Amino acid sequence: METAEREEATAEARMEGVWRSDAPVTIFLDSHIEATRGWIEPILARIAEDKRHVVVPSIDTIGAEDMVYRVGGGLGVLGFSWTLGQDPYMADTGPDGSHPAKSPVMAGGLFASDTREFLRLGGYDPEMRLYGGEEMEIGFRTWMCGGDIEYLPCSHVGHIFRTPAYWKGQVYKVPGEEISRNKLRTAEVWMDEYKSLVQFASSPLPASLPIGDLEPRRQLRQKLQCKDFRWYLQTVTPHLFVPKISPQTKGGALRNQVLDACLDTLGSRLPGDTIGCYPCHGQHGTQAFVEDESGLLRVPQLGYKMCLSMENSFVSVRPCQEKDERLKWSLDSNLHIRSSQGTCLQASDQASTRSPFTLNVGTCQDDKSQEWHWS
Ligand SMILES: [Mn+2]
Repeated sequence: METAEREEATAEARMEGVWRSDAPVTIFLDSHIEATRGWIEPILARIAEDKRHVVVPSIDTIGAEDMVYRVGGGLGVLGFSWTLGQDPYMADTGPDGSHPAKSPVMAGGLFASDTREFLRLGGYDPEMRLYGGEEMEIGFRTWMCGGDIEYLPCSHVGHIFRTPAYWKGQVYKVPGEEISRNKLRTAEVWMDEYKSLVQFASSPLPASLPIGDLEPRRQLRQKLQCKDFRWYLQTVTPHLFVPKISPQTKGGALRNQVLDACLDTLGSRLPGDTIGCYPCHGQHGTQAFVEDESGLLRVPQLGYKMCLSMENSFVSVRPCQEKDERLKWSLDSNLHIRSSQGTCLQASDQASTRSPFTLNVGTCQDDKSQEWHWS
């Protein structure tokens, strides 16, 4: 069983294995997997054809409770969200479904690579701890520095996935901050100006947990003369939604200073669901918003695809559409958040079931309850 303690040095332990190996190909597998007949041949064949391929098998599911092997339902072609979570991505396995498919990123623990090529491209980031984020780091780096990631539908490896109880911390503690740190390292080194999309969508690291030395990874990127992240987005993930951002893009929490109340989705994520304000917590998440060039206020936590919407007497979230007048806001120099109907958002200390504060819509006036600061 995986425990946080035993996975403490995952990146380093895996690199130990690579350094001690004199095999031409290195295959990483978790301990809780089961390979199937014929799994390895297509992997080795593909790398023999071109050593720049980093190859992932089709990862099937082994039941955590019943140990039953189930084909499918696991991981194949893998993309990413703007919180650097794993997201499915369109797979092109050819007309009969058997051909290798390009994959934007890969599961961080089950893949194969030419050993020398893997070391040349920098292996695992040795500063990463535990798990999470390495699948993006290796994915971005492999593509940007001259290789690619391929998913092989005809190679099958079963994997015991954690049940929700594990992810909710009911079995052992999930080290959320360490995972976040790994992801923020990835963003800092590889994502160029797009890193802010990840930063708005993620909780900032606590002061007690520094991001660590980024310089060796930046030097690696320089040495390998890797392409930039814009190239990656255009070439590898043309179907991924990319919010438009510029150095002028404003984002973060919108804070009412009198009440120390911040605009907050309160967990709402469905079109028309009410949002409100809540004591500012400084953790982004439900309190992060980004003002785009069209005057939309996007919600990073909802993939930047949902926007703040004016519903006459209350405020909700709705799918972002530039033509939808309900979604247009202006944040003027008087710090008002003004809707296209000319009304303004204001905070009051009236408690509701979901918050000690209430978000109201009122006639715009020179009043501190209607002043919101980016923070
Ligand atoms: Mn695993």
